[in-house]
Amino acid sequence: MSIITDLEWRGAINQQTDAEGLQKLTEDKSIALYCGVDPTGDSMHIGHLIPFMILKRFQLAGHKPVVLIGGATGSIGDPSGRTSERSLQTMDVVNENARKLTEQMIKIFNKDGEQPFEIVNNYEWLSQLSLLDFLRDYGKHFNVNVMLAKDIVASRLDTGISFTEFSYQILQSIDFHYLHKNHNVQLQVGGADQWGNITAGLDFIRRMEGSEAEAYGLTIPLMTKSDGTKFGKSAGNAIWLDPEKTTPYEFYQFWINQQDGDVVKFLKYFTFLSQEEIEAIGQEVEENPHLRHGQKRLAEEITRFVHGQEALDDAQKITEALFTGNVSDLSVKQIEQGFQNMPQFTAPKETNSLPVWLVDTGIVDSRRQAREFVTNGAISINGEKVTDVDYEISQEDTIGDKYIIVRRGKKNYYLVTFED
Ligand code: 383
Repeated sequence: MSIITDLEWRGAINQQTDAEGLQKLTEDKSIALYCGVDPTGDSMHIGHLIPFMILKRFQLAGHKPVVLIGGATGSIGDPSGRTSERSLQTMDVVNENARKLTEQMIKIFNKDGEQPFEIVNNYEWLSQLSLLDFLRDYGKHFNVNVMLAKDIVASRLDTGISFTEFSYQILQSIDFHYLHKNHNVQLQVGGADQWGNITAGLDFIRRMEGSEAEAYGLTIPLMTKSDGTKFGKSAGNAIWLDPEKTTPYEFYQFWINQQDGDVVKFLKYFTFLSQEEIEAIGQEVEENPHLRHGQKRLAEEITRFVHGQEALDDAQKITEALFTGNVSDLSVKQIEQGFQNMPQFTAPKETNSLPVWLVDTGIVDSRRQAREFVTNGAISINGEKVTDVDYEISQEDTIGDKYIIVRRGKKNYYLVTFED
């Protein structure tokens, strides 16, 4: 099946500049295509993953992805999808972000070894333009009336837009033309918010190279969820690819917690499973939703893709341990990951009876209550129920000489760190 037909089946196409032409071009030969990301932040999040996974699909189908890191455009900031002017970041911050994004891209595109890809940074050519070159060689080919009519600019005319942000579309157009001429790029992919920038670039290519120039644009629909809430956030936070910002366990949990109604759509977007496999999983989700088979498969595939097998194994082990309560086998690293967002307490390194210790750490309010919890069998230490009120908690109870995991009732976990 052709790559475009596959993308259509995945629901991953919003607009195309010439659907028939692109279908034919990609069937006939292997092409180079690009998508850009601006280093306005220090990590990609899962919203960025969608277009870059599409580039990855092209790579796997024998085409060549060119990943553009916007070292120059990122220092300006795309006004697309924003209602107000951005504040400029220092070049040091932009460069450091660019370095981090480049590392993330290498992880995505260099997985399979053999298939070629390129990473370019538009600072390389855009920083070389003098003001006069810009106005004479480029500015002259852009009609301000057309630029003003683009949604992004039009929607900002009331509140105002600086000349800097207004010019952004010219920079992205110069990139498309540059990559077309120097890297044989024939297609630019982006989210629906990029339509204006992509079509501006195509107009510019035609103006410079003639109407016969073969270049195309394709955008991907904005991701939505069946319950109407915003995709890609968990408790208000973005889901980052950087494991320091979103741990692989949190990342895995994010996907596990998706609703039945979204699972098939997400499997199509975020996994490389075949149509047959996804349809079979969809059937299973309909027949046995309580098994959450679709969510598990989704979380597994995407966590492995982004963080690798080892991180997936850890995430699954933590999930299983917290669910069953058998936490004693967790490693110190797994404990730190799994308990990051749970209540944390510290205790001095001394021996104390369990009820006293529970109050001293702050887990329980009063000794009377603590004694009650213990005798009722509500308290577990490292996964073992302790019902003896005279039990002495000591250094010997720590995991890795450091942590004690307390559970009260079925679900309430607390992590206690033994302090020196
Ligand atoms: C810069 C120079 C180019 C081509 C593209 C760019 C970046 C582009 C942009 N993209 C977004 C970003 O960087 O701002 N002007 O955060 C996001 N993308 C992709 C996708 C998306 C877009 O990186 O819709 C979501 O991830 O296009 O918002 O020559």
